[in-house]
Amino acid sequence: MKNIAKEILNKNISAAAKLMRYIEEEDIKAIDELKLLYLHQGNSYVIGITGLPGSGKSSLIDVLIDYFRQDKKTVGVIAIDPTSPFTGGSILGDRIRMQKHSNDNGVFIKSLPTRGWKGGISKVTSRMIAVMDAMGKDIIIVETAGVGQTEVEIKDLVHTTVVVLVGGLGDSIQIVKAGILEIADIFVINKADKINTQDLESDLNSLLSLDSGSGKSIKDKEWKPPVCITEAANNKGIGNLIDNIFLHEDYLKTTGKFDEYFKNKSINDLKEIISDYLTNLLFKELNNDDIYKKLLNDLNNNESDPYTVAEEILRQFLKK
Ligand SMILES: Nc1nc2c(ncn2[C@@H]2O[C@H](COP(=O)(O)OP(=O)(O)OP(=O)(O)O)[C@@H](O)[C@H]2O)c(=O)[nH]1
Ligand SMILES: [Mg+2]
Repeated sequence: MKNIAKEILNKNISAAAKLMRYIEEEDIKAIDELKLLYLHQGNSYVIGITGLPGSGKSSLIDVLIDYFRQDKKTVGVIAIDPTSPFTGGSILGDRIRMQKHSNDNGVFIKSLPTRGWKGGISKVTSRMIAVMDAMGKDIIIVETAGVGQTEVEIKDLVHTTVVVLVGGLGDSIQIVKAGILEIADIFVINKADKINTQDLESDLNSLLSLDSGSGKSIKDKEWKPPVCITEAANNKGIGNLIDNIFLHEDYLKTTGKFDEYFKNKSINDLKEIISDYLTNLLFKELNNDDIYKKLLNDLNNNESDPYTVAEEILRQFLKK
């Protein structure tokens, strides 16, 4: 076995950090190590914490870590920076907020920028989860901000998706529009000390019961997402949230969905790998290809369109 993978299995933090750097830099060396780690995964419980920027996700994670550590569970956190320019400096924010855990060997926090990934944030996050899983982390928490796309992507990478909302920020239609109902396994209404939670709570509950009636849009009809009221800043409501996370874990295990998770993740990984591989291969070939140069020339001279050129290129490529 190669060194880095072996060291990671021995819970060596600097080896894990090194592999994570390879993953971030899309260095080919990461692949050999990830291969070696593959069969050592599937033991962590993965929780996604998502929701509006500033809703208190990092604060919530901070107190969740305390609870898990009291239980002697080891924790990995992947904090994906919010895209919203309004929150500002989230890497710094996450570090400061979670700083008190930085001397605890049982906690590993990794911040990832949202932008600039060739294959998208999902692939990188999936690989980071793999490393933390192989390191033996009992719990892995993934934090993402935003409404819409990032949450939808994250739901395929985690066992339990927690959506963090704050009361008074708008009407329930926004929740439906953002597709939040379909992805949430658990809702949290945070900042209950400051903002009235009742309106949002009753809106959510009626939307959820409407939904399970129609059976159209809710993710799992058998599981009705509970609504947890919290004050992350004051460490209130966290025990109840954790109880609900474990209830969801039980639900996944008793319905067989727990095992499906890792299979689905592997299939998604496989598709990404094939698509990366083919893309790289294709462009490597194309760079020295006369037909490609001619087609590009046609495109530049407005003698063709990108659709036709792409079809022609793929036809040529598949023939080889
Ligand atoms: N009053 C009150 N403030 C809170 C509570 N939880 C978090 N905050 C504050 O809300 C602000 C944002 O909290 P974060 O934990 O950084 O929120 P976030 O969702 O991680 O933010 P981004 O990562 O930037 O999207 C901070 O100033 C927190 O101190 C709470 O329960 N009550
Ligand atoms: Mg945060």
